[in-house]
Amino acid sequence: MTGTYRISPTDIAEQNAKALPALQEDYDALARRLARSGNDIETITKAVTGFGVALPSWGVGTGGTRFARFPGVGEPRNVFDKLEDCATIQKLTCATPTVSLHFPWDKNKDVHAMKQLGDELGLGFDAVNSNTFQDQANQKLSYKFGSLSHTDAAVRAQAVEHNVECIELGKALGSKALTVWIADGSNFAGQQHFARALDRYLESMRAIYAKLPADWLVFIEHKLYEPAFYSTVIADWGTNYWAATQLGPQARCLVDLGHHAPNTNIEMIVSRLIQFGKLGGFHFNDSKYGDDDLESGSVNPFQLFLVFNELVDAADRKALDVAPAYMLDQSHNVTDPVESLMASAIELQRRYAQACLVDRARLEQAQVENDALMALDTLKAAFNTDVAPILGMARHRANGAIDPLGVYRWSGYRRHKQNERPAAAKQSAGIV
Ligand code: LRH
Ligand code: MN
Repeated sequence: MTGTYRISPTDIAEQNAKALPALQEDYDALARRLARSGNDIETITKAVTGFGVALPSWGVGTGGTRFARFPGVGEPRNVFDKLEDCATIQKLTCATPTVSLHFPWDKNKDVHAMKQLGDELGLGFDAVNSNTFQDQANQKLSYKFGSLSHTDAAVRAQAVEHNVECIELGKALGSKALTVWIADGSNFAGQQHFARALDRYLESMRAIYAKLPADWLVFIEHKLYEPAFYSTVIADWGTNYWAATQLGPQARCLVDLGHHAPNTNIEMIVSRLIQFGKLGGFHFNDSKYGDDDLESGSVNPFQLFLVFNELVDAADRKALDVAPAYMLDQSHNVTDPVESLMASAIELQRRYAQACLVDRARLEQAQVENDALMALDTLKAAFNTDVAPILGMARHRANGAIDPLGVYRWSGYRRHKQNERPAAAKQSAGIV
């Protein structure tokens, strides 16, 4: 299917052999340090080994903005190339066992060939994403003025039909969830009737919900703005939560970290959605201003840690009835996407491992006694713990790379792909 240079397990083992002595030394030192505060390092390493995040198929190609896209070399040409790159990330990090596909971007005449390659590469398929925010070449009705909430029932029906088709594709891939993000909204006051638009959206989502297999979930993704710049139909977690409760138990809320106003307390939104039994999953990324889709933890790593702190606390309290779906959703405009996705997956593992180190008894005591500084200090003690030896050891024991970035660059993988994948002539603006 694809001219396939692949980094071999032998390559990884050879490079690991050089890195292992230093890793072992650091690991043993951290083990002694954690033991002093009553933490067994093996418990954390085991937890990290079980941690996985899904890769966005649309994230392995170079992204862009409305201004420009500067493609790199050896860009994936189709979903099969994308799966190859995702498998390389999984092979080196052992943290990304699944891929989240986006239709029709990943559409291919043979969904079974996609499943077959996924199986061959040891990759599973997480939530599938529908797309009613762009018009496809052969599309009858335009989504210019919306999709699931459009004033024209025929446009809404077309959008519902597309989502049902995504469910069928997902079933063939072994996926168990559909993510629905819509761009529907308005650019001018008065352009849209807020309540009627939401009612139309819910009516359309009911039609999609009715087609969900019994063991599937539908993730509703809210977003404050863009591409609509005055109002967005599903703009915030409150509207998202309401819609999910109206639809039923298989409807859950998906939190894309970049879809909130700057300085929004996202960890509290996570806590609320857990408490209300409607947290479905995440699109992890980071941002400074808008929906910047930057590398996770690259702008506000403490926020990412605090999100995982809420998740670990909830798991400890058995407050999570469904394991949230962890997915990355990023756009890599100036880096090698494979490197960025590896760094981001490891960053999630890092903040998760640190959240597992929080002394929850000490934190609860400080909260009960309103000892604010002790409460923050308890969190910071975990956040400031360098858990890199745990992450490296977890990868090593899973036959991944102790130093994924080092092995990736040593392998010349990108150069190999440059030879195998002739540059596509047409360069487009936008994220794909
Ligand atoms: C919208 C979004 C959504 C995807 C798209 C690629 O901003 O976060 O999750 O469909 O990015
Ligand atoms: Mn998203």
